[in-house]
Amino acid sequence: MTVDISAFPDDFSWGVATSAYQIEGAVGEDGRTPSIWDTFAEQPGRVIGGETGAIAVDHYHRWSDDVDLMSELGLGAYRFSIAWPRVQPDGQGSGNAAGIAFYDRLVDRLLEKGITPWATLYHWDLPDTLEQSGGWPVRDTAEHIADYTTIIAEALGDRVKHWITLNEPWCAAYLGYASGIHAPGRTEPAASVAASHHLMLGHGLAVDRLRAAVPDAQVGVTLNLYPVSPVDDSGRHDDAVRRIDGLMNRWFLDPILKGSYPKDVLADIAPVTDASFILDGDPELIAQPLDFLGINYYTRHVVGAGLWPGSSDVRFESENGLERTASGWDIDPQGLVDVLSRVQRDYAPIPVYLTENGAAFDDEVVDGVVHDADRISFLNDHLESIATMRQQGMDIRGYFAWSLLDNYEWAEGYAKRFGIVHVDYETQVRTPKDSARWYSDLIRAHRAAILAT
Ligand code: IFM
Repeated sequence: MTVDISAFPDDFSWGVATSAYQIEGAVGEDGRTPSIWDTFAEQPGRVIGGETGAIAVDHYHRWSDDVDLMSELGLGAYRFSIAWPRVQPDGQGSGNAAGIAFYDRLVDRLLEKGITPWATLYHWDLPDTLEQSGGWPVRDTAEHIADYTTIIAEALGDRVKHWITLNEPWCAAYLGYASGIHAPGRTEPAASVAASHHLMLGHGLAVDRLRAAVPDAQVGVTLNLYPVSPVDDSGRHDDAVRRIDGLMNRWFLDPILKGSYPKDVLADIAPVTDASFILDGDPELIAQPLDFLGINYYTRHVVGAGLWPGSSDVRFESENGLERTASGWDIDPQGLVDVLSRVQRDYAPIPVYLTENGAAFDDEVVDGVVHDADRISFLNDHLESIATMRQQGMDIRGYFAWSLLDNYEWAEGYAKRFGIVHVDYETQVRTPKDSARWYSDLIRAHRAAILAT
């Protein structure tokens, strides 16, 4: 372990993250209705191997053992997402007591074990019924997420004090509605931009509802941010860098944290949409004061001249001889320093949590153990980046490894293992990998250092 634990404050949150569709399974139980991911995954050719989240890692039934495992590892915080179609099966109207009861039990057990629950409202599983009415490109969907927020915040808000509205709205909007590689699989660029706006509007409305239902809540949003760099130094790609950075990063950061869309990006998208879905007053609704920004960081984007996220213009390539994960993503801890420095430079002051960071590798259980030295060095090196930024004065308050368990990696099915705990998908047996032990030791060393002072 080379991370300097003295760089992390006593109240630093050490956690792991998951999301509902990726782990829960039980898609037809206790009144849950299909989400867009159930529908999408069942369509031939959408997901590698035709795999779905119907069973996933059966967390809906194994949640209690999973919480025990977190407790054994000494984790301080658990970021999970709520399945909207479990809690409000029609996507509007009344809540579903049986679905809410699952999260009630989970939260109670987490608190019993001294693990702080962090709830994400939306991690991509839109009730399919709302997609049938138009999905995120339709403004009503933003109103619906606000109502769903009230239902779940009133149910859990006496115990859950950390709330994240959206996870990675870029993915929901552009992978879901432009490239179509995620649910609902539409390839309509204009609709994808409208979707991104309504997601952010839904975020703003949800923040309002959370403040009303849980006055002492800490509320934020999670964005997937990337450093964007040119494929070479010729200067020919600088405009591509500006455009991709604009669409992937600033399109979300600016309205949420500064109250307006970047003008250059509005000009870029003018041939695709007139943006008439942005109504007077929307920027104010979106830019609600937040308690923190959640950042998910995985890799850098290397960009050649070209234009639309999700197309081959955005390249995940090792141009600098960097090693890659099993997802083919550059391993680039310096990129995390770059992302954090940018947020610090352009968007401070805002407290930051790393709400996801991790990597897929081809792990194997041999004699009951998983030696994932590659994941340990990934986590170590990215935590070093965070330590560096903290030493430079940045207010980074927590780290959530992605993910607790191997799980359903969306269009990649089950092939990509991101967990610090291995799951045998046949038997559902959980085996903590070496990285889980390493992370646990780090957390315990941090605690011991605090007690010693
Ligand atoms: O598995 C995903 C997660 O759902 C959102 N952030 C990125 C992870 C790895 O691709």
